[in-house]
Formats: sequence, structure tokens, C-alpha cells
Amino acid sequence: MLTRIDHVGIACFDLDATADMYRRVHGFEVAHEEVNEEQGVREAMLRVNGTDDGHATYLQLLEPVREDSPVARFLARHGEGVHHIAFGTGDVAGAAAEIGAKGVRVLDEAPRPGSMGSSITFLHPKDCGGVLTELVQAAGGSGGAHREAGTAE
Ligand code: CMX
Ligand code: CO
Repeated sequence: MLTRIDHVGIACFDLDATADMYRRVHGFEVAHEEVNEEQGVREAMLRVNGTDDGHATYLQLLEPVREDSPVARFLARHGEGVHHIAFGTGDVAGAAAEIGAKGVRVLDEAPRPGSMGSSITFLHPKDCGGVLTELVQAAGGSGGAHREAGTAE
């Protein structure tokens, strides 16, 4: 059902400075950047391994664009650091229904738009051992891997 780690989400105050640190220290480049107004974040995807049309794994840097967003609240409370882990699935709605039936709180009634055209939903951290957990279905629907915008299906 959940077949891979798609990304690890990291909350930061300054996305450009944090991306620069990952470039200098780790050698990771920004593969994709976008604003997700619904989630209240600017995000940068740094590819750690794989290729964008395969089974890549990313770091997702998150900078809030609104004070009332989940990431702004997290930063105010905990400061910068690991915010969530995201697992890839070929069927995000099915995986959420199956997990919800086990008594875990699914935070979205239906999947929402995520990075690079993906569909995402979240599981409550208090039901997942203190880890905010995201489920990701890639654009195009299969495999759970993100795709670079413009890549042919
Ligand atoms: N990881 C672990 N625990 C977390 C957490 C996180 N990221 N965020 C909040 N918590 C904990 C808090 O520490 C707190 O615990 P205590 O009561 O023991 O102190 C509890 O959850 C409630 O915290 P809160 O600050 O009151 O937060 P809210 O209840 O308002 O919201 C949550 C928590 C998970 C429901 C909310 O953050 C949410 O809906 N998240 C999903 C959406 C999201 O995070 N979007 C941004 C990422 C977008 C993307 O990945 O593309
Ligand atoms: Co994420």
C-alpha cells in the first residue's frame, strides 16, 4: 500500500538560505519550486536520489506564506526542523480509507493538490507515534513518485 519514502518535509524560516545550505553542505540541488496557497507554504523539492520520472526521494523545504498556516504554527512552537514524512502510494484515496478504518485520523476529507501535480493527504501525528505523516500519489497516478513538470507520461 505504502511502497516508498517520497520525501521528508523540513520547516524553515528562510527557504532560499536553507536551500543554499543543502547545496553547499550536502550537494543537493533544487529540482522544483512552487507555492501551495492551500497549504500556506512555499516549497522546494531537493532530489536526494533517483530521477524525477522514476522512484526519486526528496527533501521538501517548507517556508510559510501565512501566519495561520500549519507550518507557521509549527515553527512558532518547535522552531526549524523535520516537520513530516511522506510515503508514496499508487492510490492515495484507497490508502487513506484503509488507514482511516484502523482508527487513525485522516486530516483531509479528500486528497488535495501537492508538489509537482501530486495528490496528498495527511494522518494526525498523535495517531502515528508523534510523526505527522503524508500520503502521496504522483501526478499521472502510478507508483508514488513525483514527476518533473512537463515530463511526458
Ligand atoms: N509533527 C509532530 N507533531 C506535531 C506536528 C508535526 N508536524 N504539528 C503539530 N504537532 C503536535 C503538537 O506538538 C501538539 O502536541 P501537544 O498537544 O502534545 O503539544 C499537537 O500536535 C497539536 O499541535 P498544534 O500546534 O495545536 O497544531 P494543530 O492541531 O493546529 O495542527 C495538524 C496539527 C497536524 C493537525 C496540522 O499541522 C495539519 O493539519 N497538518 C497537515 C497539513 C500540513 O502540515 N501542511 C504543510 C505541508 C504541506 C506539504 O507537505 O505539501
Ligand atoms: Co510534504
